[in-house]
Amino acid sequence: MRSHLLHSLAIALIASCCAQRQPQNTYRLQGQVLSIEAPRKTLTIKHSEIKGLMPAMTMPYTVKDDRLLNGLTPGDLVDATLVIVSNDAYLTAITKTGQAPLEKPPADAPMPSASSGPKLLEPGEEVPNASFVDQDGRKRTFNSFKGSTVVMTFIYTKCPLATFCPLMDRHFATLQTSLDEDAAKRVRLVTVSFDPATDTPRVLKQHARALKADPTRWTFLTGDQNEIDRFAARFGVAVSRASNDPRDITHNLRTVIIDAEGKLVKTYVGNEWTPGQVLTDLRDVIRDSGFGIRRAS
Ligand SMILES: [Cu+2]
Repeated sequence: MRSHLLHSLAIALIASCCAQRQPQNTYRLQGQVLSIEAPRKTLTIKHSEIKGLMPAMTMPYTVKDDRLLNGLTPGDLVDATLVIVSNDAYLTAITKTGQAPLEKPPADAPMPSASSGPKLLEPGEEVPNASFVDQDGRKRTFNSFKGSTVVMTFIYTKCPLATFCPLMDRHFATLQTSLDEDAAKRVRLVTVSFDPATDTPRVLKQHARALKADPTRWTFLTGDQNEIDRFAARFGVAVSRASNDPRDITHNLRTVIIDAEGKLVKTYVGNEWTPGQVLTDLRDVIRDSGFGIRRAS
């Protein structure tokens, strides 16, 4: 019952912040299907520039109707309509226009895979330390957050799709406003950019301001790309950057809770978690602290 209330609260918060519907925009998307995940109604497409929206890039896209995926295979060239509404993006009208051999991923940007990638952290395992720079340009080690329960996610500020990194930002903004004073003293929100070339401290500071992030509660980190990739990979974050265009970033999403001793508690995969779930899990992590959620007034 309680978690149901939290969940409703989170939904109400999201609904209230995003109530103004923007008109939907449609764009023509042309590219090659790299992979298809039918159960998640998702396909990854390497596509050319979408004028007025984003440069050429490789990204996962969702469909509302999984019948659109019928008959598609990796390597297919497609022409599709990308629909963008304020908080959602999806493909409609996918037409197969041809077939081409799949390019091998560049050797300098391997996607960590289950067999060759770094060892994934298990719940209860200590998170290894790493060095970062925060939005004020200060050096920050991960270990410096010890003593606080950390909710951490990985994004890049130029992410063009509302349902990916910008959704993580909106969820974190909801978390920030849902923690009461006492809980806020014990919980740290941490957003790590995996695009440090673009996301300098100055860019992150502007981004934080736009999100109304309270610097005493929510920290943004950037730093050395290799160090960030190594750190992020331990949570299952996979990032690959095209060698010819650094803005062409393919990535997945991971959000984690880490306890005050620096041990991994839980990993949320993808973009389907809700702030309400995280608040419920946080309550378990710091149950003895009188942890509370701000009441709806
Ligand atoms: Cu993104």
